Amino acid sequence: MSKRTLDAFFKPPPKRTKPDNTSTTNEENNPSPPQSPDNHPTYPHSIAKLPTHLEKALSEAIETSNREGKIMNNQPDLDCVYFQPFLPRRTANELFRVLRAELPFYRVVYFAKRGGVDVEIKTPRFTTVFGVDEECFFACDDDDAGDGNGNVNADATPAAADINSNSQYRTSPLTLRKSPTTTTTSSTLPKYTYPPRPIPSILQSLKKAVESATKETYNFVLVNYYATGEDSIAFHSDDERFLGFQPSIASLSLGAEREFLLKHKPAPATTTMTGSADGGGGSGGAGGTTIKLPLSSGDMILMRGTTQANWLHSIPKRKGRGLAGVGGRINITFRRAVIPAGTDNYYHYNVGSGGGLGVG
Ligand SMILES: O=C(O)CCC(=O)C(=O)O
Repeated sequence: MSKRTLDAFFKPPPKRTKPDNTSTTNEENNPSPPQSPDNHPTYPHSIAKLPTHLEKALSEAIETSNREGKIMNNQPDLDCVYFQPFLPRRTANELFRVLRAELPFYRVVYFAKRGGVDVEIKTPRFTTVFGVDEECFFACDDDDAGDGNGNVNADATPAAADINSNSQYRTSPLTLRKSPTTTTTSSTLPKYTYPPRPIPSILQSLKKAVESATKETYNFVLVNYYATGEDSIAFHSDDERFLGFQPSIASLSLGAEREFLLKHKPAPATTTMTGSADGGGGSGGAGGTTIKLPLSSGDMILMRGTTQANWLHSIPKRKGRGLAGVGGRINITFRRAVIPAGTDNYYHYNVGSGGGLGVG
């Protein structure tokens, strides 16, 4: 399969830049041989594994980083934890470059009803998503071996719902399975409009680290790529019913600093948000406090409890400083969808038809 990543759409292609810190380790000078990449029928191209030295840096960073975070609950209904930083700048910046080069990103265009009329919405940033809701998980025949109870091995539990760390030993492809814990009685798989994609190995260590720091488990990884200061996400909240009651969403920043805004929702009668963050609803804000967090590379914010039900958040366009100085930013949100409607929603808005790389 030919590999078409975002890099193909930016001229000149990004240089293999040296890490920010000019001193290089032996492992960076003599990196270990690359492991075989992840392939899956739902991926548009293979996705490399995380380089070993970065994998190591990530686990070291996790042990030494500020894992406690700062609790932000001094406003009505606000319940956030600000990890500043969660990852050291150097590790975060290298992760940014690797993910930008490896993940398949999309510029999704979709239609939404506005005043009874179908309006075309162009998502103002690149997006991609991996994962599946609680009703299913990914496993392969190898995972089933040796367990007469039909349980998959420890790394491929339904909670993991992803490519596990033993993926280099796998001989059969990952397939979607019905979760044994699902509340529905039917043993048939849900009819998804978009085929769910397993979370690739390249995101696994990060997911585990975020789960450990936030004491939550996630089955979705949504990635936003803001290529320039013109890319943005409008005020919205992630309060869809498919996320369950009081969802916890961890949001990690990599690359250029961007301002993250939080403001309390207006009275319900004036709230008009539906569908996605980019559909033009939810101007929000009844004149209350707007919290501004300058999210730097490696910072993470956990939004939990009553936050999503009551607060809106956004990344506004960054103007006035010239785009050249702004640089790209990747944001990774870790979430948990409980029902198939969540899976369909996330693929609809973040992958779409799966085409149109660079469109928009
Ligand atoms: O980029 C960010 O920090 C925010 C992303 C976000 O709000 C979302 O994906 O729902």
